Amino acid sequence: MSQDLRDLVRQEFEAAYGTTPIGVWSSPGRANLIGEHTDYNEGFVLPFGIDRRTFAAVGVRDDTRIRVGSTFSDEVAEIDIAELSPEAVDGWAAYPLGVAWALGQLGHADLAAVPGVDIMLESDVPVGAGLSSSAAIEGAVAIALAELWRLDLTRVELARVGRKAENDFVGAPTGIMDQMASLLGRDDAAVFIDCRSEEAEAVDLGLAENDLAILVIDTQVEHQHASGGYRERRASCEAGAAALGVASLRDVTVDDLPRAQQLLDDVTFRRVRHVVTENQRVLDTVATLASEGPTAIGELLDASHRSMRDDFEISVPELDLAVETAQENGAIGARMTGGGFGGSAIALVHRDLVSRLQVAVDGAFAEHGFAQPVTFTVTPSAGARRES
Ligand code: GAF
Repeated sequence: MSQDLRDLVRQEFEAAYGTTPIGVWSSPGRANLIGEHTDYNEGFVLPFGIDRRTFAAVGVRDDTRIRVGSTFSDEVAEIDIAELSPEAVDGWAAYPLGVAWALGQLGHADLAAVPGVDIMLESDVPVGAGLSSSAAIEGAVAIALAELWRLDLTRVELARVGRKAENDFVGAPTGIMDQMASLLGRDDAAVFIDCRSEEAEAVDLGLAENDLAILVIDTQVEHQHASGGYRERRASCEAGAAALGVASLRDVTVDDLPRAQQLLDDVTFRRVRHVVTENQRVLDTVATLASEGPTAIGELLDASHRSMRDDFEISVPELDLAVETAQENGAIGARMTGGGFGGSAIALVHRDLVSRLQVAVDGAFAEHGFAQPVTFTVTPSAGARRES
């Protein structure tokens, strides 16, 4: 599949712009094993890059314009680099163009001096499925522009560029998890990230040696981070931290929860409890993977889902059904992944049970009158890279 997309994106570049690209760069979507809504609270997350990627074919121009085309839209967006501003661009083009703008805003590139570029994007990361198609675009474009504009940036700096594009150009108040996962992904490993220090380390998942797979159940309920629920949850966390007198919920531990319950209203307390217990679950998952291996992390995944369903209230009936059906059909553990309000669940399952689980989920969705979900396994995969 990836080889096809590499060729396809070149062909599409040539058809759209009438020249050949200088190169093709790519970056993966991500699934999050555990650690949800903890990133913007300076907490811990454990995502991994998946084997579905966005490819960017890029060529340098001899003027100062940027053009971006993609297979997700017939439109080619075009703008002079000097005119890049959040007000000047909307729609999907805000993700790639926001990266160019953010490189300037963060002082990495002098946007008055860099050459224009033509970009063509192609992807097999599903959009709206909670698998971070946006971070995949940002990662591929960031790594391409860094090379073509001769910027010497670390992966973490590129992740910050992607987050800035997302926060201030697209207008989605997200944390840094998705960009870090897309840029720092490793084959067969998850990335354990401390979102306060922005330090990351690879954590072996041991899937292959234990004959395990991770099944994604895309509920087909589209989610949106720029809108209501995500923003509200973030605001509740900030209000909770302020009421508890701490800079962020990272500074609250499970032992502090009884005091928090006395000080906070019920809803804010439950939002806080999710974040605090989820941080602990990430740490416990990392420790359990090292000591006992992946077959022992099921209850942590299940508990994470319950916390998102009952305390953080970001699940939807389709996600709950996907998780319950997976659990009832032999999954070691299951939980929704990503920002919530739709998107996907993941199930950790023995390879031999994958088909049974897929059939069971299809059946359960049909029984409940839900649209047919899309299910597929994902393999932890390498982060952003130059392809050719
Ligand atoms: C989305 C956001 F983009 C991430 O930053 C993170 O907050 C996640 O939701 C929830 O864990 O993917």
